[in-house]
Amino acid sequence: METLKNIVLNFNIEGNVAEIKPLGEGLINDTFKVYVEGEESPKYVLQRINNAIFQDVELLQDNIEKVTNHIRKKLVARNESDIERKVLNFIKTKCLENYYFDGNKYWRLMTFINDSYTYQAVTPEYSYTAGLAFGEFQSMLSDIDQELGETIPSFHNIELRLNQLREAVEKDAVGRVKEVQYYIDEIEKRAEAMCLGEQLHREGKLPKRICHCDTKVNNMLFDKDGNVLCVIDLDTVMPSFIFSDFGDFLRSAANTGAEDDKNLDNIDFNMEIFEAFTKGYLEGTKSFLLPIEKENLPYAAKLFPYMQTVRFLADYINGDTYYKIQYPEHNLIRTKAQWRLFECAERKEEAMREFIASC
Ligand code: GN1
Ligand code: MG
Repeated sequence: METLKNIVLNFNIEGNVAEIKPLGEGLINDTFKVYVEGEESPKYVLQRINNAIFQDVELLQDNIEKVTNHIRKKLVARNESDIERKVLNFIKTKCLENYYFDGNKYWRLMTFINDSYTYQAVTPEYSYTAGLAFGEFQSMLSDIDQELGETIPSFHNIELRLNQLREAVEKDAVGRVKEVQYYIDEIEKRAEAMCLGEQLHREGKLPKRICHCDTKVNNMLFDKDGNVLCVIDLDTVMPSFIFSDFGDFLRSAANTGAEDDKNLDNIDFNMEIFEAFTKGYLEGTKSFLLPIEKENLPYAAKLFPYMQTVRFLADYINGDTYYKIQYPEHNLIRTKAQWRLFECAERKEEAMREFIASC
């Protein structure tokens, strides 16, 4: 295999590569920061695209190119300053492609955004800013005139996720079903109600829009004053219900514990974060959000811990084939932690409804 440095040399870069170091904690792609000689901070971010998961790399990179170009145009049109730090900038290869295939793996390169910070947790103040930013992200993309493909087909379709879990249970490939029966039963009890979004869509009441679909707190770059610079990790930008971006942000941000917390008592659904984020999100989306979307935001807040439980559990039952794990029980611990979060959100549904009605 080519060294990382040789891979970078296939792109149209400025300067001589000095050093390449790992970056970030994503569960899917491998990410590195690239330093060039004479510069103290990294200049580029190199990413190996996980093509087991994103099987159509061409479609993936084209989606990302369309989205970043569209956002850049919008920022220019509204005379925004510092645009290079507010939208990802991908570097073409020397053959003018938007990714490089080394015969085995797929790679892409983007500019490193200086003086930016990522967080695993946010304060209510940051949460408000994040709500506004994700709302504006959806708003900016609401008039994109190019078609985007689904980089993972039916990615946030809970009916599909439930069926994948059922298939995993049926196969029981590594004999783990017995140990997790409690979670399977609890999930099934709520399955019909949790498929509300898909049902409303079939009835023609709920539209799909371009969404980010992985709005975890750590997929957002902040500047040192807590302003959102830009949204990163654009692999899953695709048509979905707006619930995706609202619900998935709260899944990480409103959780008082970690996604894989071993101590379930650390986990709660933080209403202060919910309220601040919702306020920002409703401001950012006021130009297009429909009443049916707004009134179902509490459903979205429940749906994402629910869906993530289903996904982690299916992966655990399948023998850990999807998410990177650090220890053998990792997906089980994640399942338990997401389920606890779901139960907390479920208990607070009424309070969420009241807050939204008051906005
Ligand atoms: C994955 O790569 P990362 O950590 O940003 C996953 C998300 C999950 C998340 C759980 C393509 O995102 O959908 O919510 O892990 N991305 C994909 O932490 O499956
Ligand atoms: Mg990420």
